Amino acid sequence: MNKKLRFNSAAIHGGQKIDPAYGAVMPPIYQTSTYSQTSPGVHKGFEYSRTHNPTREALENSIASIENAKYGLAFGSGLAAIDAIIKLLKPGDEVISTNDLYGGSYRLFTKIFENFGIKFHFVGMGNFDFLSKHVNNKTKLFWVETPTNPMMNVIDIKKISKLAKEYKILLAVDNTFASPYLQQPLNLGADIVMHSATKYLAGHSDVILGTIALNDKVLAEKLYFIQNASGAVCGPMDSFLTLRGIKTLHLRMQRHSENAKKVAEFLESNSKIKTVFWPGLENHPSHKIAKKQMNDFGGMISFIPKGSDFSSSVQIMKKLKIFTIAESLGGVESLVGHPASMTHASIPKEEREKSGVVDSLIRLSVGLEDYRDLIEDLSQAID
Ligand code: P1T
Repeated sequence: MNKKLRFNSAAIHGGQKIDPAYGAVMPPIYQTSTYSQTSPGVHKGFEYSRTHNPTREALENSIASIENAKYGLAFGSGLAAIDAIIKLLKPGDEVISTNDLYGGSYRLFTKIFENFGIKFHFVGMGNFDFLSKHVNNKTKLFWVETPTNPMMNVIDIKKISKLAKEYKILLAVDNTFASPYLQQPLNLGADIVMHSATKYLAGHSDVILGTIALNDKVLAEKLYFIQNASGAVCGPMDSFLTLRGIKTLHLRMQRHSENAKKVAEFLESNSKIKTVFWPGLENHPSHKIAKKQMNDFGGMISFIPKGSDFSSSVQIMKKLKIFTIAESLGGVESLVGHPASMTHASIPKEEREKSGVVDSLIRLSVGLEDYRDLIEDLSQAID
C-alpha cells in the first residue's frame, strides 16, 4: 500500500501486507528461532530471530507508519528500547532529561549508564531558559517525556527541537503517555520517538514491549545494530499482540480521553480534592501547550486529596472497587497507582518531591468502562 494513509487507516493497515504464504489477513505468529538456508547465506531474508522475525517486522512497520517515520524497531520492553537509545552515546557524553519521568527510566540512567561515564542532568523543561543553561559541548541528547509520568507536564517539543537543532543535539521523546494518536513527536522536530508499547499501543495489559521510530537512516542503522548486537528483542507472540492492539488505538484513545475528561472534572469539582493534574483542565500549567501540541489530553490523571498524607491516600486507593491497585497504565481497565511507593520509588524522596511527586499523590489510568461507574467508585472511596 503506497498511498499515505490517514491515522485511523494507518493504525489498521500501515506497513502491513497480506501474508505471502497462505493469504492470512493477520500476520502469522512466526514462533521460530531460525530459518532454513538452501546453502550457507542463501535464504529468504530471515536467518535468525534475534536479527529479524516476520511478525516483529510487521509490528516494526506498523509503528513506523503510525509515527509517520521511515524506520521502526521493537524491543523486549520500553526500558530495553530506552537502553538501546542511550547506547548510541559514549563515555563523557551528557544527557539533559525531564526531571519528572518514569522512575524506571531514572533508575536506568542513574544506576546503570552513569557507571559507564554518561552524565545525566534532570531539569524542568517548562523553563526554557533554565534548560538552555545546562547545554554544553558534551550534551549529546535531550530526553523528553511528555506528558510526564506522573505530573502530566506537557513539554513543547517544537521549541526544544529548535534548540536541539541549533546545538546539534539529538532529541528523543518518550511518547508513552500520549500515544501517536494524540501526538506525533517526529512531525514536531524530534529525531527519535520511543514507546513503552506495554501501555496504550498494546492496550490490554497482556504484554511487555518497547518501540522506537525515526527517520534518519544512519541513526536507524546504528539502532538496528544495537538491537541485534545487544539482543533485547521482543518475541513473535508479543509482537502479534501489540500489533493487534494498535489496530484499535484510535478508538481506545478517543474513549480514554473522553472518560478522563469526565473523571478529571468530577475530581476538580469535589471539595475533598486539593489538586488535579490533567492537561485538559484549563488551570493545568501545561494546558496551553497541550492544546497546541496534542489532539486530545489522554487518559492519565494524578490528584492530591485535601489534607492527605501517605497513609490516607493509600486508604482511598484501597477503598476503590473498579480501579485496581497496580503498576502500569494504558489498558482497557482502570488502574490506580501510588507513585511515591510504586512506579517512582526508585527516585530518592527529595528528588521526587522537587518535581511534585509527593507521598499523597495518587495516579489514575482511566480505562474504557462506563465513566459513571468510575466516578461513583471514586466518589465512595473519597467520601
Ligand atoms: O515497563 P516498560 O515497558 O519497560 O516501559 C517503561 C516505561 C517507559 N516510559 C514510560 C513513560 C513509562 O511509563 C514506562 C513504564 N511505566 C510504568 C510501568 C508505570 O506504571 O508508570
